[in-house]
Amino acid sequence: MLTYRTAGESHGQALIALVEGLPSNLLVDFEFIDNELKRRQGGYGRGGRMKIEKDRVRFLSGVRHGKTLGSPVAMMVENRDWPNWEQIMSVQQISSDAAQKRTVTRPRPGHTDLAGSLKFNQVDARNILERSSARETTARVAAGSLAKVLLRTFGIEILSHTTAIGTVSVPPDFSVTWEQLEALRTDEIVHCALPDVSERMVQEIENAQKEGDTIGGTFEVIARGVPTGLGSHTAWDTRLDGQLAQAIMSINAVKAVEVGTGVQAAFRKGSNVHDEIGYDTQALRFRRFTNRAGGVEGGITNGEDVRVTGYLKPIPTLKKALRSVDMITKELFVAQHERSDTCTVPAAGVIGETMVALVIARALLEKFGGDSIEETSRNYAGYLEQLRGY
Ligand code: EPS
Repeated sequence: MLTYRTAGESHGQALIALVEGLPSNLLVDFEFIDNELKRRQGGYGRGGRMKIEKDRVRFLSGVRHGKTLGSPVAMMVENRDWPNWEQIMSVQQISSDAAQKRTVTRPRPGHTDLAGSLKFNQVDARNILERSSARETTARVAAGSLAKVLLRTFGIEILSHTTAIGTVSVPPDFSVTWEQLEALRTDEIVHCALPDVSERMVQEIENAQKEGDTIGGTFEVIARGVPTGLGSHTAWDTRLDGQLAQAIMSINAVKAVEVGTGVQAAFRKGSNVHDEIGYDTQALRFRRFTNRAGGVEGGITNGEDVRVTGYLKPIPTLKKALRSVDMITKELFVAQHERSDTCTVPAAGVIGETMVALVIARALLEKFGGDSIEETSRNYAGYLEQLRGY
């Protein structure tokens, strides 16, 4: 089974990802993985930290001569900001004077600060926020990029686009093409396929910046080339849409997830929701005339593109004053500001891609198994043959 775990604090030495369950002999595309990390760092509206970091993966284990060994893959991304935090984030005990520096006792509304401090019995919310920071998603993207490399071997590709920032969104009936998504791969601005909407999104971010506020938005992830039959209707936790929802919801600031038409389906008649079925006699496969289901029916992929949307709230570190209470003195104060991002939606799209990649890769390896990529590929080819002969 494909599993992964990350470790690391936002201003610690490094972020770590440990990926287990990949078959051997997978050719690792190092350049692609570093480029995915770069994509995550981009997007209009990021704060000063992104000028410091230049994320690159260092492989520590599980890969030899460019190919996976089937053993756990350990990856490390160093924090370039670390020299500025060596004392503050020291793993060794330090003098109490030094330890007092950069303590956080004023919890930000909407952040993990207070709930985390209460739960873990901390008087310094830094002990919570360092891990709850979205910096952790760097390690997820490292793991997810490896999943993307695996999926490419099976003809599965995953990309995303921004569908809304603040009150500016693409038209409700807008259906992005794969060519548009490809063109956005290297977009460093807002990652939206429509130029006029992009311009208004930039404006929206600038307005929020001026007001000392933050804004959220939505991104859609699209996976194409996914075979029919990943996930299962047989148990609640094997349903792929449920797994996708959990994976996307786990991204910092995401408050809602949709698969396909999602929320809108609740307000439409059935005839305007369900995708009618046809058969392609050339390709020897069933097709849907529309894809409102987002490629999943009954928790099983149906061969159409998998489409998932994530909804992000505005991030909770804002210049504009919000009321809160000091954790120690219990006195009311108006929150102080540290450097931060204004909008992270374009970055969240890239993170969404990697979360979808990890879910699909796990489901694929669960279905086709194999200890080497050759074995997995053989099993996969046999299954496709079975579908064509159905
Ligand atoms: C974050 C705050 C900012 C972001 C950071 C997430 O960092 P800092 O506190 O160092 O200015 O830039 O995001 C990243 C570092 C990243 O790589 O995405 C937070 O509090 O969550």
